[in-house]
Amino acid sequence: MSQPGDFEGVRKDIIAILKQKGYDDGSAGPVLVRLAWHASGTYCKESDTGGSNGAGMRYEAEGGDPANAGLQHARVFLEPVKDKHKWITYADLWTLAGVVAIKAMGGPDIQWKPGRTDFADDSRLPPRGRLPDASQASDHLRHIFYRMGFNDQEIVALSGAHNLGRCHVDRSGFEGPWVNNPTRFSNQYYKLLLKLKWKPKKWDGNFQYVAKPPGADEEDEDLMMLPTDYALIQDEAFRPWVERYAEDQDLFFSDFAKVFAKLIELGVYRDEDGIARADKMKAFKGSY
Ligand code: DDH
Repeated sequence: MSQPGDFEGVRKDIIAILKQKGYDDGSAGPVLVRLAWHASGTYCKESDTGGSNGAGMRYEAEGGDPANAGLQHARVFLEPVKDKHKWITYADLWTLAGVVAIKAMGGPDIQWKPGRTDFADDSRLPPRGRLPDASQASDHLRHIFYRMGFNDQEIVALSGAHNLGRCHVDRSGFEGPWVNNPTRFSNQYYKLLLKLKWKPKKWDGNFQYVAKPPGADEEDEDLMMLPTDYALIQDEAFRPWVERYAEDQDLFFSDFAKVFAKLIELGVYRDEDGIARADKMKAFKGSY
């Protein structure tokens, strides 16, 4: 048991669980990033509901949402950290784990602040259907991300998280990694979107794009893009941002750091001293 408030200790213990031999590409990092994103991405600006506060995925209504399939692995990876630092809330731990994993995989420093609380029951969970559907196109991306309060540039920057990890048929119905090295944060995703010849995958599964990595042999694993990834180069407002991030990794890192910090703060209210106050969060007033 550690001292309450020892976030440095928590960070160290998150780093210690990142290496997971035998799991995916040997790292828990990508799925931890996805956990932080799905915890936060339910936010709705207009009703001021959803977001990372509450850690609603502990309950079946949110955790069992097919959109969250596979994220139980991330939560299980984090259990020993929670066990050692019992004072930290799950809502803080899940967002902090995403930030720590991105940095450990070579990404930027992202500002993270504590103070989220965990719901005591499942009465205030966001409805299902707020996370994006990968089979759709740019109008859907705008519908989902404008609802959270993001603009076109931020949508493209956030999507760069697909430099990390992979799709699993048994989780989402899609298959494969986006880049050759899916545990190293970089701007490769944008480069490959523009550079490779993406073709529809020939299979019975969900429609997705595939391409061979540069210099690959026939037996090498295909790289992939979701329809929503491909939409970023089809849409005339998104595409210039893909081009800029492909050319300028520093710009991507700095924009990504800002937008990921904004994502994990959605629906978290703080007093001037920076401390989150549960009673100020609408989600606690039983408004839905
Ligand atoms: Fe994503 N994502 N994501 N994603 N995502 C998947 C995996 C990962 C969409 C669909 C999928 C973001 C945006 C979108 C990560 C981070 C982020 C998978 C595969 C699908 C499908 C799941 C599986 O089979 O295991 C769609 C659609 C969007 C969108 O509309 C823009 C964002 C904004 C982030 C973020 O972190 C900021 C990561 C990391 C993964 C890899 C997970 C893993 O287990 O590996």
